[in-house]
Parts: sequence; C-alpha cells; structure tokens
Amino acid sequence: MKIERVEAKTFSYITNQSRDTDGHSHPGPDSPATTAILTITCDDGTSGHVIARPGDVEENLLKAFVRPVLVGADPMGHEAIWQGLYKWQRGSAAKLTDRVLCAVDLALWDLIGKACGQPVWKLLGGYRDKILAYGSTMCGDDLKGGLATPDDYARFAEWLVNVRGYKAVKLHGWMPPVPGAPDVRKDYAACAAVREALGPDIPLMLDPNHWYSRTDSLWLCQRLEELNYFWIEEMMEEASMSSYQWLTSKTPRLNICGPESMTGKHWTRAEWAANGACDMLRTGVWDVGGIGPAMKTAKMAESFHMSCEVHGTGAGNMAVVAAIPNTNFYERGLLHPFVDYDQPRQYQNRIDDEMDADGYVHFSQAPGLGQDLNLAYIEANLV
Ligand code: LLH
Ligand code: MG
Repeated sequence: MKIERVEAKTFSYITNQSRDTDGHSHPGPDSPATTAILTITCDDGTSGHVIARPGDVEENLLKAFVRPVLVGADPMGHEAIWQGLYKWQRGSAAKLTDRVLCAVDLALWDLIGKACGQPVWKLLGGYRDKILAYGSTMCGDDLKGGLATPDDYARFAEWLVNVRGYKAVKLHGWMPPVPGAPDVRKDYAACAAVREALGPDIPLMLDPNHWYSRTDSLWLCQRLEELNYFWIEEMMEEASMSSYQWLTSKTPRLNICGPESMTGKHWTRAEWAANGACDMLRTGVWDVGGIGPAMKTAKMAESFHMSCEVHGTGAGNMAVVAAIPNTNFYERGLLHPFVDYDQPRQYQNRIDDEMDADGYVHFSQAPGLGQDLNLAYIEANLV
C-alpha cells in the first residue's frame, strides 16, 4: 500500500460565528465562510480526510513539502512521515508550520484507521469509550444577553449544567479588542458569580486574558484558590517559562495548566514538566503538530504522574483523549448562549463530539477519526 495523492479543496459554508481582530470567536449574523478538506489517497483507493483552515493546506505547501515526503510512502509509517516533515521545518523559512504538520498527520491517521477497519483512538491505545466534557465558553463580549457581564456567565453556566448536562465548566474571560478588556477584577467577578451559581463542588476552570502581569496573575490565582477552581491556563505569555515556575510555586491550591500555545511541541512541554512550571501539562493536536507529538506529551506527562489536559475540540483531539489514561475531561466548545453548538455545520452529517444528557462524549466506533462529513455538500460548494 502506497500513498498516491495529496489534495486540498477549499469550499464555502454559512456560519453564525466570526473572529474578532485578535482571532477570538464570537456569535455573529449568518455569513459565508471558507474552509478546506485535505485528502490523502492510496493506490488501493483508501483515503483519509481532515477539515483544515485553507492557509494550512495551500497548494504551494503541498507541492513544496508535503507531497515530496508522502507520495510513494507506506501510510502505516506515520512516524517516518511525521519525522520527514518535521526535519524539513527548520529549512522551510517558517512556512512548514506545526499546523501544516497537524493537518497532514490527521488525514494520514484517518486513512490508517480506515485501512485497518478501526477507530484511531483504539489504534492509539483505546483507553476509554466515553469521557465527561467540560463546557468551554467563548471569550467575553459586549452583547446584550450574551457574555457581557459576570451575571451573564452565571446564567449561562447554570444552563450548561442544569439543562444541557455538563459536569464541569471553563470560562474564557474578556480579552481585547472587547471594550474594557482585559480587567483582572472583572474576570474574577465572573468566576465568583459562576461558583456562586453552581455551588461548591462542580469543577471550574479559567482561561483569562493571555497577557496578564505576574502580579495580576498571582492576585487572580489566589482568589481562584479561595473559590476552589480546578485549574487556570495561559494567563501570561508562555514564552516566559520562569514566570510560570514563579507562579506555580506560589499557588499550592490551584493547578496551573500549560503550555497551550507555546511552540516546541512535546519538547517544550517536557521542559515545563521537568522545571516545575505547571501542575498539569497541556497539549492539543493543532498546537503541537499532530496526534504523534500530542501522544508523546501525554505519555511523558504520565511518566511524571501528571495529567495532560487536551486543548480543543474535534476528531483529532478526541482520538488522543480516548487513548490516554491521564486526562480529566474533553474540552467541548466554544459555547455561547447565541450559538447552537449541537447543530452540525453544513459540511457535516453529524458533529464529531455529540454529548449525551449526562455530559459524556462518546467516541465513534467507525473506522478512522470518526468524522461524518457530507462529501456531496463539499463537492457542490467548491471555491
Ligand atoms: O483565545 C481564545 O479565543 C481561546 O482561548 C481559544 O483559543 C480556545 O481554543 C482555548 O484557548 N481553549 O482552551
Ligand atoms: Mg486555552
């Protein structure tokens, strides 16, 4: 079995979510958007797909870096393929990003699963067939009845838990360019309002503005200790590992979770574990360059008796969460009172992460990554 073709197609769909000037998602009016599908096909016709941002699977990237490594290769050699791409990153003038590596790795794993007739999460370890999700809110906004006030967060958290069935909630605080953000005291007020609304026992987490100072971060963390929050993530620039060592040493009753967006894949995460810069490690397929480095992070974390909390949603992250023992939840979102998260997008027959009334996300038994894509819609809406 040999890889024969690697192709990307861009297509359009309608969404009611938009990104602000700092890249955070918010609800908006229905409007056209584009995304892409990357497909890897073998000589026997087996293929694997992944949905990716168009910029991560541009034709010039596929031509220059991806096809030279993949075409003619045995798809089962995913580590050899990943290493082949990784070794090319340094000389690629920063064009071959970790997100490109991730897109290729996910489509390849989807193909491997289909070739083996097995879901990817079972090939990776098959640790569990369901997990509790935490409801991960969008960042705060200034929309009336949205996520504009601490009370808005409290009312939405009540709905998430008491109506939709979530057993844990993570708040994303207010971040620029939302007027008045960042405001460490307002972030705290939202955390306090949600704790008050949900009672003392439900696990709560916070992902605030990513550029707080050490002193603002410590002030916030000490108050989250009093509110019995489970973890906080990315409250400072993650390039400064010593700031995280400093903060972790000062917050014995709050778990510091990271790094999320810091470059350096599993190697950076090993440095954080070895240097006491966090209590819980963080990985995510789109942050570290695919399933391979995310699994390496998780196994390394296990060796330090640390949990590895997986950043983000989607089929690739679900495969990792299902395969490993040392994680607490699946991150489901981003959620907002104005967005029906359970509704499939036009290019999906089914969302990847359906959740039952008890707050469990169940992992697909279908071969591959478990995405149920509407390929006819995609073909009919190519850009
Ligand atoms: O800044 C944001 O919009 C969120 O932090 C987002 O990146 C989200 O994916 C996240 O960090 N979740 O943990
Ligand atoms: Mg985060």
